[in-house]
Amino acid sequence: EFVINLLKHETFLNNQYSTKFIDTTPDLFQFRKRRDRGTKVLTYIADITVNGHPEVQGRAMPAADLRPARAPGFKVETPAPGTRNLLEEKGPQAVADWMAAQKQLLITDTTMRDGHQSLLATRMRSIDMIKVAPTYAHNLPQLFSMECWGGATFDVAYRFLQECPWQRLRDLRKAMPNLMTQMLLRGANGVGYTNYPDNVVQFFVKQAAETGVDVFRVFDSLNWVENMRVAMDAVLESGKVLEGTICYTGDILDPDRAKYDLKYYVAMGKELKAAGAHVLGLKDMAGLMKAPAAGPLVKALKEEVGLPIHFHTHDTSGAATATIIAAAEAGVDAVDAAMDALSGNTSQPTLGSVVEAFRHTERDTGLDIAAIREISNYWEAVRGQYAAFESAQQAPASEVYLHEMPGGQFTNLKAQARSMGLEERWHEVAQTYADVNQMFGDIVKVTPSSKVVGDMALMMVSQGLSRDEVEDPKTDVSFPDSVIDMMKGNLGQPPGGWPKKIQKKILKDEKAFTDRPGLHAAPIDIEETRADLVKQLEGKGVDDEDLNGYLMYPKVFLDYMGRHRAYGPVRTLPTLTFFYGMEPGEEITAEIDPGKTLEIRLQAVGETQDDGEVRVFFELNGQPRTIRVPDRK
Ligand code: BTN
Ligand code: 3PY
Ligand code: ZN
Repeated sequence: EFVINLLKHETFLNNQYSTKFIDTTPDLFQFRKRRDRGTKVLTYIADITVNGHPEVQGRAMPAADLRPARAPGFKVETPAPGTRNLLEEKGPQAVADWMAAQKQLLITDTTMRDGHQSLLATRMRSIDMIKVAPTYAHNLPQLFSMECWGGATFDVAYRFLQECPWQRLRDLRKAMPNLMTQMLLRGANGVGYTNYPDNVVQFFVKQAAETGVDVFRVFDSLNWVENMRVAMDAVLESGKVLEGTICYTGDILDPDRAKYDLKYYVAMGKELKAAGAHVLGLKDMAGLMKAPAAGPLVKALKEEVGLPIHFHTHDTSGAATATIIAAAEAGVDAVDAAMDALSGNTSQPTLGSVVEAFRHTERDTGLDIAAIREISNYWEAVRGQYAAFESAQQAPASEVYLHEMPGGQFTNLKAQARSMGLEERWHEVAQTYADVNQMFGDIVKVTPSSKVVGDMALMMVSQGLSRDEVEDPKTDVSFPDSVIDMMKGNLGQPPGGWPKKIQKKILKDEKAFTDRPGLHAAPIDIEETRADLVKQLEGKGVDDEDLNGYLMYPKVFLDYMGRHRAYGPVRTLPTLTFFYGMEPGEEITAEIDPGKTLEIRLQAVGETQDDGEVRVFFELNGQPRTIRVPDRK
């Protein structure tokens, strides 16, 4: 093996080797022998220390005097039984019955999913969640659920955080044995941006339930129940809680926007109940529901549908807590909130403040406000480490009623606008987003339909096109692929169908379909795909979790695996180390496996050598180690 490596080595082949070659070319030995995990992790730290992490380049730095994030202690020895125990003992219908029967306002904590998705571009790492999860279990056992998975967190974990989303779920599930975990599932779009074949969605839901999801909030980006059935049936099959979800848009109080009126929502709620939902989700992804609308809507849904209602909103306008209070007064059963330090603006309303609002009322949440403050203080320190990803609005704004962007899209679209040089024209993007919505017939905007509207708006602003010009048959417009795809019917059907004129202009002579996209997608041969993936990974075993990652995001998954081969398990590195590397003299620890802890000290960073490499000197568990990385700067 050594000889084979030597003969194939580029330097050797180019005749540039000397007697020192073998000493200075450690990869000769590492090629087949496989470097151990410790070495891989050191290579990652060395690379980041020398070259920086591309994701934080040019972005705001964490404050120099950042306080370390320490999880609060436990107030009891063992966690009190919670909703998870009820689900395990009596099943999902018993959870729904209990919800409806009891008085307190139930609270879901969204910090670990929507909170950071909406404020920090979804960049929060698992380690920062896992550290505080046992504190939730011990100190806040009255929580209804912990939303901690799904939505954008799945692909961001692989794509940007170099970690496995399934492992995050497994670890959180284990750390909070008494609390239900909750995920956001985009119906037939899974945790992706496009419709998947039915059996891919079924395979995904089965795995999510097995690895640790207890509550599935299932929605469709056009509110088309037809397109939610495969996912909903799979959840029912798994024995977990099905939260069939209505996405709220428009304004039921506005007589000029009659498309989404009270009757529309009640009818959809009834469809979801008939489809088997245990709980009715009411998802106000942009934070458009005004307090005076919440009362009549919740009341009508409670009376006419009869399922317990779980309300989700965003505080983009600054007025969402008022909406929660109105919803609670009308009898909503559960609401979402984010821990104070990751709340407000495009995130959820402030958990501690919602809890306080109901203190000394018959809907008292039963949650310990001191425990909430301690956990929020932890999140405050965590948030400081992600300064590079802060980009949301600085202050609440009523502009949300104009653009209607989902909180989870806001930071993303702003970052996209920035990368296209359109950041100063943000308010124009907002207005154009609203124009595109009207041009498309006033649709529900939530992942992935919201991304399509965003793509179209950015294209129009960057090319200086108005709605009139786009609609004018005489103007030639080159539409984004995502727009063409949606108009073909690939995301399903909005209420009333697509506006014919613009659809015709976008599709030219291509045909659109109006039945379910899943009917057009042949089932995937799961075992053949596994065998193919094993080959691509050169014989490495592929379990169902990996296979699900690959089926949702083939390229993102393979890139992740490629980096994993070079860098090993970097998921437990402290967040500042992960993004900024280490300083000479600094020492960190990382538990790469249960019981296997690396103690890492960075001694020094050498000068860049003639061959363009830098030597980085470490101590790993007391032993000196030298790592060479290319200087790419
Ligand atoms: C990412 O690529 O977004 C996350 C994984 C880290 C990859 C490392 S960061 C230093 C080096 N430079 C790159 O462009 N990729 C690797
Ligand atoms: C998602 O799908 O990621 C969302 O947060 C939608 O609101
Ligand atoms: Zn949301």
